[in-house]
Amino acid sequence: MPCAEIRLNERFSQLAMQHPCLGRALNKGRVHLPVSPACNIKCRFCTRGFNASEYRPGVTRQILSVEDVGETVKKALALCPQISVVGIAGPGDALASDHALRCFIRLHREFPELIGCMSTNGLMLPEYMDDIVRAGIRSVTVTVNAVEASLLSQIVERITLDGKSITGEDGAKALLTRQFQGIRRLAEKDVLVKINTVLIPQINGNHIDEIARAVAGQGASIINIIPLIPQGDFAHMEPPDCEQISQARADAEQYLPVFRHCQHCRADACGLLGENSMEDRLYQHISCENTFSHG
Ligand code: CLF
Ligand code: SF4
Repeated sequence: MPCAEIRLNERFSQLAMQHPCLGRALNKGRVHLPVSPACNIKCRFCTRGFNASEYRPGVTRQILSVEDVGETVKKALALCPQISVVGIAGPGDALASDHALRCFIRLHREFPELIGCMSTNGLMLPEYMDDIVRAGIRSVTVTVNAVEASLLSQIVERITLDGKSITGEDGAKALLTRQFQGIRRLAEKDVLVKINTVLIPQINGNHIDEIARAVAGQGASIINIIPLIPQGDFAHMEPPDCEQISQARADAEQYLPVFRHCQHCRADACGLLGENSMEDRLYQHISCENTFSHG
């Protein structure tokens, strides 16, 4: 069902007609390939895991090897021919290892008609800009949970950069600088940038308009507000209620179109958003590694 209220920048209108997470093409599907095991930052709400039962980001049945992605996409298309997007969204960060980019390069050759979509915390975007374009990735989601280091440091405990762990506001500042640089350069290269923001009422509840204003200024095209799932160090926190989510969306919408159909997908999701979860059938017979390190 098309969602007419979302109006993206004209240069991405063709992409929006084919991509289910841009609001206008909910009759299209996506397959996520869980190839990225590690992460290079530590968000306090993050709990990654292996299981088939939870429906949330950071969870997968298994890690898929780069060699298996072509076969997996073929099976996914057989199960759900409406799939138009192949996404990599974890279970760790897509740029903390080279797995995701190697997959996208392969898939761009084998399935040039599919849209490559990558989700990242943005820490390593500046390093991989040319590779992202070369791999045919056309949309990148960057998770931006605050644009002030004092707030971001309450959410991100540490980052790992050049082999060094950086904590507190220093880590948050470095992450923000790199996220902004990445967003700006992707937009300059005609890659659509979508922002995911986890709404954590106690920390960024009154900061959503600032986030949207700042990322719009760097060239982001659309924002998605994701309610906190209380887990990890934030297990004690209250998730936002409907009123808080509506207010956050209204705050963000002053600056950017807001995507409202997010399904908080697993790292191995497959099918149409919210309708036919095909991942059980997709990953049934695929042999995979089952190790990953929590970075
Ligand atoms: Fe996947 Fe994300 Fe690409 Fe979509 S999901 S990497 S942009 S193809 Fe979509 Fe799922 Fe919400 Fe993400 S519904 S969690 S916004
Ligand atoms: Fe978890 Fe993603 Fe944060 Fe990494 S960037 S710690 S995978 S939520």
